[in-house]
Amino acid sequence: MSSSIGSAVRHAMAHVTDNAKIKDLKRDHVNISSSSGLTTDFGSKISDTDNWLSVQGENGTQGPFLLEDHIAREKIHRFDHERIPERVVHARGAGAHGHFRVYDNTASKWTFAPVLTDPSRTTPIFIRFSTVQGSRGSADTVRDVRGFAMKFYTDEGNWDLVGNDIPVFFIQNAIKFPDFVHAVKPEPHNEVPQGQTAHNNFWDFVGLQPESAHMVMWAMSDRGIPRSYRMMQGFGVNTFTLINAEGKRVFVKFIMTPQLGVHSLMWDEALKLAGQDPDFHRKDLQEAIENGCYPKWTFGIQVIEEKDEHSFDFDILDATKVWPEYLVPIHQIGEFTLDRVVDEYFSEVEQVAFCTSHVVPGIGFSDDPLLQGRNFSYFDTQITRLGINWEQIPINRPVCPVMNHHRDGARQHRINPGSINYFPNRDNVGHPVPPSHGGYIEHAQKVEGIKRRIRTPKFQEHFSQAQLFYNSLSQHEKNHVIAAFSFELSHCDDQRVYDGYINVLNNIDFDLAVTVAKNVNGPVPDKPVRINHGHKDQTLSQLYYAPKTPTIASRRIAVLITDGFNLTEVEGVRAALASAKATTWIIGPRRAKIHSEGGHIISGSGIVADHHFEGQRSTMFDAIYIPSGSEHAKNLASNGRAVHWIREAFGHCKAIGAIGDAVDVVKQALNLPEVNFANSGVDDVVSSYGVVTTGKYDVSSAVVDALEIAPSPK
Ligand code: HDE
Repeated sequence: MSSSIGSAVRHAMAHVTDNAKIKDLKRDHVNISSSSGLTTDFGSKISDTDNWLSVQGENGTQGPFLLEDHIAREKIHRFDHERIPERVVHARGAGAHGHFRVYDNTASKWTFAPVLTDPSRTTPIFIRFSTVQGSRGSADTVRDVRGFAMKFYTDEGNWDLVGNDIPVFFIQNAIKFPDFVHAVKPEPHNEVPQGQTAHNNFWDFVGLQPESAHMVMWAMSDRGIPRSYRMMQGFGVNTFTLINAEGKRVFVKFIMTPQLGVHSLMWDEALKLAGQDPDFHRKDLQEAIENGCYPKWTFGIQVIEEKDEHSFDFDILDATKVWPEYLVPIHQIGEFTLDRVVDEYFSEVEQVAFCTSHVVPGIGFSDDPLLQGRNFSYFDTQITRLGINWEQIPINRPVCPVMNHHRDGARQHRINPGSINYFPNRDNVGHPVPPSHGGYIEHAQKVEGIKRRIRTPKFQEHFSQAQLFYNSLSQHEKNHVIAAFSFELSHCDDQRVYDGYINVLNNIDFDLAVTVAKNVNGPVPDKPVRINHGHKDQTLSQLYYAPKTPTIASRRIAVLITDGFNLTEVEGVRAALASAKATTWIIGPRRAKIHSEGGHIISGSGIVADHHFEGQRSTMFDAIYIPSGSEHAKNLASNGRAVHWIREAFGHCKAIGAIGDAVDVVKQALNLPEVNFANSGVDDVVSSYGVVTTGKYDVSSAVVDALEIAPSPK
């Protein structure tokens, strides 16, 4: 990151005031300055941290090392125990702080929870985004579901909404979760593959488990390779309930929609980025926040009245189904923003622990069989990862008072004075709080039935919504799905596995099944197993979420220059892009000063490049811009890597802006008769296939507007 960004960081951060949770966390901040001396963990000052106490022999020879050295021993002991178990799923993640607020009290019709109804409140939040399959050190851009786990630090206690970027799940019943996770994770005999679902076990499992069909379609779509965590929708997935002040209950789903729109990488980009910049998403989140481009989402709810529970052709408690928006509209009730990066990764992102059973009064559960299992699992897993007192860890502790008679356990940090650790007690200390004073109360629900292990009939239909999803995609999104299935199934070498999945696809769409079968040498079906009903819902395509006004805010634009480039143009374009809140990055043949046109080679003007052509690749940027300059154009055209930059960016459907002499460089690099180019020396701006060229420079029109095209879905 360049030094100019560094100062932007400090500038942006200065505007963020500490919310209640940040103030709470600061209680545990350690003040380190250059005057701080080293001490042991028990506070005694250390005079030498480099040399283990040992015996010096005569004539300066080295003698034995002494176990007596408590300072060395402490240092090594502490190091030996630095690692904790990684999450069994969602091990790789990134997190940030922010705040949530509702627009008005619309939701009070359905809930009395102040976090969802009181517009005067700003609730601190922490969000952890994650991939599912890979280990903690795996790459960010792999094809996978993304976790979208939110912790709301409300005045009534923590509310954890532990969602994903896909609105449905692979299984309906929590008891299948260990099988699913075993199947998706690296195979047990050789621990292959990492960060991939492209292997026999995953496709074997989902092929035999038709309830996964819907979610698999989403995962194979562009949703599986997001451009950024900031450009993903979030979904609570499970069906929760809300309870209003009159005690009336409704069913609810939570949906988060990014204001920047929903955007994805291309598969080729994602694959390359996994090697070129495995931290791409993590850095993207940090960079945007540090530059003051705070990611923002609207917060919506879908509500179904109790009386309507059974009036749909799917079960509203089935997590493999969406509630289509044409049946159940979304009420946008609020929004949230991420505005602060973490101070220390381990203490915050690694130690944050979510629990679906953490709800606050006014919010409750439903009989969703996946949710019920999750409510058990999350608490349990934190005990392995963090110990029984995990809720006392700074990032997890609520901002409201915590008072109860739970005691002891490993790593107890609270000191509870007094002799009372039970209830009832003679002083009425730690007494239950009646609902009228905020005590949590379960909705009184009449329950009757026969205890048995079955799935009710509506839980047995698995293909209708998989078809709905596929039908709703644009043609290019469908092409991406076909390519994804073809990639994944080609990585399976057991024919039973890919044959089996082609049969699943043929239950969804005949053409899809035929195309994929041909690509992977599977059995080409001659007729559909199930007729595609042909219904669509436009809200399922991510094109639906393109921002109303095109924007390049927070996008990364690479400016390709070599010696002899036109400095005035570059300065003008950079200023224009900066005012549109995009970041520009100078890429040159070396990470040193690049001399501008007409300047003296030693003392003349120029710009120090942020990176050289080999150090970063086009995949890390959203668009590229190339200024004019005759020497520069010659240099660029003869640099194979620079030409590759242009070709690759075009191949990934990125906007390319070029001016004057650079137009010919782009023309030669692409060598495509379909693309039209401007003539040099003429003011006209030609925009063709995302390549925007102009003979002469005019910052107010061409380049910036053209680059705004970049964020639209590919
Ligand atoms: Fe999770 N899931 N899950 N999951 N999940 C975990 O909890 C589990 C499910 C999700 O950033 C674990 O703390 C079961 C659906 C996210 O820390 C574990 C079932 C959805 C995260 C667990 C599900 C999710 C987790 C592992 C089926 C989307 C990362 C570590 C009944 C709505 C949270 C941990 C973070 C993490 C169990 C299904 C999302 C083992 C049993 C559906 C975002 O407890």
